Amino acid sequence: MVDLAYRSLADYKQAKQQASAQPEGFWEDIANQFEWHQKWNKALTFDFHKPEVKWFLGGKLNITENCLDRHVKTQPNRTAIIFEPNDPKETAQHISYKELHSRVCRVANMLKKNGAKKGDRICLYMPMVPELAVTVLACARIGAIHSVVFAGFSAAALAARINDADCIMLVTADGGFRGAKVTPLKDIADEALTHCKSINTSIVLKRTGQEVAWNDIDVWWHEALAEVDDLCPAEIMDSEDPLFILYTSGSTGKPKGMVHTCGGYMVYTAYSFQNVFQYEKGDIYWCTADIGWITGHSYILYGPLAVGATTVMFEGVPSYPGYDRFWEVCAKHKVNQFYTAPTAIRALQKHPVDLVSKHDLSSLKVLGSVGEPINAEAWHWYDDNVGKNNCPIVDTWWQTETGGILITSLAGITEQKPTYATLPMPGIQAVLLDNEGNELVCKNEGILAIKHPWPSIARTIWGDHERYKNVYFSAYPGYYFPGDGALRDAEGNYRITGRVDDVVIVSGHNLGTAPIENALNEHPNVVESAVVGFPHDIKGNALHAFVITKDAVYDNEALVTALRALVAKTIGPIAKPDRIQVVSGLPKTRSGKIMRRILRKLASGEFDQLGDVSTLLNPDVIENIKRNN
Ligand code: 7RM
Repeated sequence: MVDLAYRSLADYKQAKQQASAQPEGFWEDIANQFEWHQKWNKALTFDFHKPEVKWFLGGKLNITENCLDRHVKTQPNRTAIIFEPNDPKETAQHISYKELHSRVCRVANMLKKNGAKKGDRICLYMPMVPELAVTVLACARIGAIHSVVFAGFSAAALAARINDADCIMLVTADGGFRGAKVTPLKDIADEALTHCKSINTSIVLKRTGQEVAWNDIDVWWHEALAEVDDLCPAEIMDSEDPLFILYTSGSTGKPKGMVHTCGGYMVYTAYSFQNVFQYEKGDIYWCTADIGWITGHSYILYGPLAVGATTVMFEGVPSYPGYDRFWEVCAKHKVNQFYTAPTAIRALQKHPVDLVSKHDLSSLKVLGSVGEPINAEAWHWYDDNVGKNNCPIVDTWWQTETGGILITSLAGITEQKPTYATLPMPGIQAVLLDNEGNELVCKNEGILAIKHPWPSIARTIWGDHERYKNVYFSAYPGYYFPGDGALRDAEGNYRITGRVDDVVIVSGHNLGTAPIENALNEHPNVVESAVVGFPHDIKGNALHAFVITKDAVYDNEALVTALRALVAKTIGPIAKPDRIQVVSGLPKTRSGKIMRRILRKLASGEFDQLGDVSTLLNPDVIENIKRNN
């Protein structure tokens, strides 16, 4: 195992110091811990105005040699991946580094034999099974650019992503298990492919055994695999060659294909993984995300494997077969670091707490949160019941675009503060800006921006560098603009307050919807809430709050009165929502982010102009909201 972590506050402070004094030397020291076929001749060139960022120029490497081959030399029998199937009755798999290496090489040969080569784009539309991990790494092995599309996406969303990147190959499965549901992946892929011209081969893994239609371009995974061996030298890549494309939603309908490159992404994901989670040799680490999201790319696969860790990959959902599945799996595999999303915590919080306490969670050392701001109530529930007030919680702020965690505490090393992501990682130069782009000092609130590149910043949007420039580098020239607002306390801790597009102007007052939601969530009967603006004759805009309650509401008026009073007390009377609607659920993307765009339409009564709902996880809640409006 490689150790890139600061293990004390003193080491951390020294690193911070070095990173600000000589940023390039700082990253070079970290990059030197990896295996390169050829070292870089320049650490960094960048111009945020152009924009252009390049790291470790001239360096040659293959990320899979760093994630696999070098660990095969030193710890061949250590488990790389623990696969926990959807159905707890199915046996878990423990895949050693040696075994994973062999499986990756074999699949790499299968991809090559079916026509894939360096630079080709390969779309992966697969369930959360080891073969997905193996295929991701196999693409990296041969220098093909993977584009993983989350297996919950529709045919239209899949087709749009395949076409945007001109993928030449698809790897999919007959179907996928998720909770009690079986997703007919092959049927969906077939429908998508009727709209795609670029795909020459579709490799189909058998997972569910369900019957599937068969086309000329289809190849069974097991048949294709039987024809190749497991000897596959790694393709030598340039640091700046693309490693993968991953789509993230934008404010317009068209998704943005964020491009990450080999060298910088490897260095940053490994470095951040080990520091944030304080991973130690032999630990079992579990991130509950799906590999279809950046969290899965960076912190199920690449980061953990790059340092030789044991990473759990879970096929299922938190509610199946019971609402204690997470805790059961933690106990079963003696998980040491557990990383999940606030939306999952809030959903589990609704259920009796003995579902947590009945499992032995004594192996847990570190808890993590990612994806959205974690409200105080969820934070404390997580801390009390899961961590038993004995596990540091890392609230990690980052994005698909940043490739890795930028703002967070380091478990047990730096101080945590509930609802605050806390401090930028060493090497990350975060600032707060006012609306005119002036840097704010000390304790303040403003727009979060990053002043200097870090190795895993996305280099472009696939096929649309102009959009990359417009979205991230134009609003505040000279900075990377992530689109989030934040406040900073006197110690420099950041609290991410939400997307800056989630601001409503009510009677001339700029109101962030996130703090209002936090206030509502403080009410004992509120599980989750979302606040949006709607047009109002007098105020310009007024606020509509959608709330999910824990228990059925018998006296709606009393609840509404209590909630308005709570907001008035916490933020001020100006922030009191005009309307408070109890709903069964909120429209969410498949990664758990609330789709405010849809809520805004619903609150404005524009029921038939909801726009693109193809990325919506739970369309049924829309009907419920319309009915009770
Ligand atoms: C990793 C991921 C990115 C957006 C980001 C924020 C929000 C993520 C946190 C958070 C508050 C956090 N990538 N976000 N983490 N907000 N605290 N710890 O989620 O591309 O899917 O989303 O998510 O708004 O800009 S993402």
